[in-house]
Amino acid sequence: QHASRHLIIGGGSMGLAAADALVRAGAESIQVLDAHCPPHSHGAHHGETRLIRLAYGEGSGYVGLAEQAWAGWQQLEQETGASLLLPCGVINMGPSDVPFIQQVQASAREYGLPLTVLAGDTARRRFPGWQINTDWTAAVEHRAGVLWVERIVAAWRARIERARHVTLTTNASVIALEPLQGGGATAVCADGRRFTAERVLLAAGQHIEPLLTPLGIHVPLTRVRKTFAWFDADARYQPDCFPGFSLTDPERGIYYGFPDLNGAGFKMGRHDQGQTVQPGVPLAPFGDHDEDMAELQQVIDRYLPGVGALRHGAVCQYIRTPDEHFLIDEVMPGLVMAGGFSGHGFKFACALGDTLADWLHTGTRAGSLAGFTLSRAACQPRAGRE
Ligand code: PYC
Repeated sequence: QHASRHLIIGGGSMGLAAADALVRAGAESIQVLDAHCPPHSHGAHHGETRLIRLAYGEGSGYVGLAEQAWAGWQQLEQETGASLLLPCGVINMGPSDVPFIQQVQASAREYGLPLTVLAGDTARRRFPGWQINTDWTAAVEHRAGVLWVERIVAAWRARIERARHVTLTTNASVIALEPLQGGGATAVCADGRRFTAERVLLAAGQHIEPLLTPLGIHVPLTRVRKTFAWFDADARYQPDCFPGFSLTDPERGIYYGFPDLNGAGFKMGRHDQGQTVQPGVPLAPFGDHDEDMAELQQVIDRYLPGVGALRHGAVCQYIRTPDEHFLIDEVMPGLVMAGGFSGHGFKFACALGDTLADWLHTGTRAGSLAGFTLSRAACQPRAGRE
């Protein structure tokens, strides 16, 4: 039996960010468990890139956290000397009346964020890689860009492995949680190892729901198979003239994407839809479903004149909540869960890591997490989902 003061289950983006923050806060005795060997492609931190946007289409309630994260990524870059954030901007496109586009603009207004709002025809001239509808709106945020995910996770891991008081145990697959009387829990691994702590952070993505259900804690999390792919692209898709993007098309769906970075090709994925897959079940590879390619191709054909042949595709997973807002709560004394990031969490990982570490260290939840509780209406069974 291994005992520590803090136990983090899941060494992905949130778990390692929290471990790194605990180390910086001077916490002693931290154990981190991961079922694999991070960075890896079994969770939600692979595929090279994620967007960071501050004028937030999902709601202005995220802007404070995004500001904190923007500063946090810059600090991590300075401290590690690694290139982790490319500030190439993000352009949000869609009809002016879709809630996402309206929320982007409302966030900018409310928080004084710099945002350039263009009519579709102006955006086509300014960004020749796009042929969006002339009556759409394009909201361009220059203080935004791209995060390099595996590099970030590797940077945290390297720092953790150099630090005292923290141990990262890889290939430790947690199969059960046993609550402790005074608070905290014991994590039981598939190979019989047991890890006990009075403060536990459960940040294990798809494994959260199967670990909490036997304890009588119902978390409305749905695991969804998602795909993304890289394509040949001409000079119009270089980062100096083609920002990262979100595109909300009422007919075709919601998409996100990235410029051609370092010759890797133009990358795009679909944010909505996807196939529900039970936790633990392997995800079918890219191309197994007809829509994997078809949904991307319809957007390329319609809007992206200089994007060419598929290079390769990949699969990942979203862990969705019913309202697609995060689920971060103390579900039992001394047991905090952080999950349900619904495909838009990575950009916040450094800020959430600090906040979660503070919660573990002091026992006090930050006000910035108040909107993510399990008790909110959308997460209640009566919300009509089950
Ligand atoms: O939240 O911007 C985002 C995002 C990009 C890719 C997946 N999520």
